[in-house]
Amino acid sequence: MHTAILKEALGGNTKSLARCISFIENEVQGYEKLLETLPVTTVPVTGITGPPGAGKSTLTDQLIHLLIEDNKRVAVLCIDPSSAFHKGAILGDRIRMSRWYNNKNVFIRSLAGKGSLGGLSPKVIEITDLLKAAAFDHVIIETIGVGQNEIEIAGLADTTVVVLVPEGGDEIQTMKAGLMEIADIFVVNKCDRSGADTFVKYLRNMLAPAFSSKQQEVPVIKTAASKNEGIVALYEAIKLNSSLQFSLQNRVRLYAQKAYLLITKNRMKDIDINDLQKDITVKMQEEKFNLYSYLKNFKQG
Ligand SMILES: Nc1nc2c(ncn2[C@@H]2O[C@H](COP(=O)(O)OP(=O)(O)OP(=O)(O)O)[C@@H](O)[C@H]2O)c(=O)[nH]1
Ligand SMILES: [Mg+2]
Repeated sequence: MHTAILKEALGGNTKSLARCISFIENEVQGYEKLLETLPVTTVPVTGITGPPGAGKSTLTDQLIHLLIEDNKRVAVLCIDPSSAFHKGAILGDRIRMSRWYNNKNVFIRSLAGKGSLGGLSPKVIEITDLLKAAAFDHVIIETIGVGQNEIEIAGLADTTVVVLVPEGGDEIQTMKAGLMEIADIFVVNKCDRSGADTFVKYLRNMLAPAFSSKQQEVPVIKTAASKNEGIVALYEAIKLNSSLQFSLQNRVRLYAQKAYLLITKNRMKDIDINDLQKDITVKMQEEKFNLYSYLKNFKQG
């Protein structure tokens, strides 16, 4: 039964796709088999994170617009890190992205975060892989940057966009070093407000020491999402960054991070991510690599 529904989902049937997502979320019997049969694709995944209310959904809405103009099919996952945020955030997504709900080239789904540390929804990796297989050209994941979220999203996305606002000085002060590390692109949104230029300068200064550890400079892009300003520059930056991510080396790195998260989520201990990376490098040369078949056959040591 699952096979037929999966086939429909991969063929572009959004009702079947929604059902497959529910199978995975609820761990319905047979869902692991379903994952093991997913075809391998290289669809760009963009993570959009940042503090509550920074304008992530408004930016996502504008990005969808550009993707649709480019004749792309786009899937969006909105993840609420805790049930406390749940209703408000989902309502926000609904309103901000409502114009797409009847567009057959746009698929939007909200997932509740159930992670104990405020982490991403437990099945977000698997659901993202399903979306990548389901004939979408781009997957966007929006999540509020609290707790472990931003670190997890970076392990999942080819491009991580961190959204801040001109009043975000305090945020940068207290920003974990991790957030600096994971951002492929910084967006300063709400640049229609005063203080934007000062803040951008300040952010660029903060980032300066990090340049040496990154291969290229991290772009800082000014936007006013609600006025549709700066979105083209953001879209171009995302496209450029995604195109750099598809080297074998980067794909191995992402696979190893995902394998690590999935294995540790299944409570296996003493896993070393460097060993995973070495192992996956070999496996990717040998055969068509499927992460879920790999995990099934995975034996430590
Ligand atoms: N002035 C101004 N307001 C904006 C801009 N972008 C978004 N907003 C407003 O900021 C508010 C929050 O926007 P959202 O897009 O829902 O922000 P979010 O980051 O998705 O919020 P959460 O998902 O709840 O964390 C809304 O009232 C938007 O209209 C902007 O560029 N300028
Ligand atoms: Mg939002």
